[in-house]
Amino acid sequence: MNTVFDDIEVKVKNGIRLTREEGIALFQSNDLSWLGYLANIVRQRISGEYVYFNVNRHINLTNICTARCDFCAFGCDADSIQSYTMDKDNVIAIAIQAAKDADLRELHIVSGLHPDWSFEYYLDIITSLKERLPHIHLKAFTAVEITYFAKVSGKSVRQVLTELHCAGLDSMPGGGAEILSDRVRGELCPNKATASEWLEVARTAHQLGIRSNASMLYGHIETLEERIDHLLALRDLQDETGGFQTFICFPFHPNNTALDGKIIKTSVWDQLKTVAISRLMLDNFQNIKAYWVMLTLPIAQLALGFGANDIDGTVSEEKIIHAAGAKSATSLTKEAIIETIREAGRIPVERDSMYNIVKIL
Ligand code: V47
Repeated sequence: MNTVFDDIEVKVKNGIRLTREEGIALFQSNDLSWLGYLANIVRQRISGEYVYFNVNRHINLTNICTARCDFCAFGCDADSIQSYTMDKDNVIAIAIQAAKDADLRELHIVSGLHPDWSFEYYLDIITSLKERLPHIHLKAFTAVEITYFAKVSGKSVRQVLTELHCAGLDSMPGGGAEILSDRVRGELCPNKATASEWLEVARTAHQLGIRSNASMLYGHIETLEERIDHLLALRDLQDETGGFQTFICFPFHPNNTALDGKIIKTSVWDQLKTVAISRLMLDNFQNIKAYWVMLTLPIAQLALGFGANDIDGTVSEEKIIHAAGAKSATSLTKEAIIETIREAGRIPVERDSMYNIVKIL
């Protein structure tokens, strides 16, 4: 008699969508090599031997944050000695310096929810960056930040997104999704966008022609069922809009967070399983990113054999996960990324932020 795993294998090989129950069964399997084998079939079918990366820089405008999520070590109160803010001149100087590297293609801008900044400040940052560096793609503000801008400005999410888009915002990063469950958010991050608000921002952005990424923060208080329901919520929205470019799963780093000492970091086994199962469940996503900052470079390289076809970028000055004790570098050279991909037997492809090929290496 066929087991659920035999049925799953037949479905994957025939390109048939997996159900919620099958997703849960995959998490119950500990046959890591089989999960990798299946995810590899899907990855190969969708994107062949190419592994994408880009040359980018992260800018975090402030770490002062009203949300103070339990899983975050980056956000702090305004009176903390660790708090900082960047003014417009500061941001522009950093961006111009970064753009001296002719390969730089993207600025990735994610920040805390500052209690006193107006929406106009963020709008001005985007306008000014676009004026000075029109060739640089601005991937800025998670759905959580967009919800916050709408709240502080009294404008609708659609209006906020429209104004940012007109000012020069090109796409949005995938952060802030955490686990799209009211139970989990109620416990870990009650002071920011709810699950349905996060999804609604992504939906509206896609309707306006702004593409965005999606993510999942796992390895904390969520159940395996909640992980699958999270992936299904993203899959449903992708069916509707087609506006997600890539999916990234973030293993929770507990150091210096409110959960430090209560939760231990998830295993490498679980990290590779989660990449593989994400690749299998998100059949309508073109790209699965192995974010080396969170995984470390050797595990990100390994994840390329478990369904990932993207390794993010050079990054330059990652702060959010390093605040939570990440052991990876804070930036990488393009050469190091290329070597990592080649060692995995894949073809490195430098891309722009919309996954257009810049160079096959
Ligand atoms: O939203 C915060 C996560 C995200 C921790 O779209 C944590 O290409 C693990 O959005 N342990 C911010 N994860 C990062 C982000 C991002 C990064 C790289 C690429 C892209 C992209 C987006 O980091 C947060 C949250 O989900 N996070 N704290 C932690 N302690």
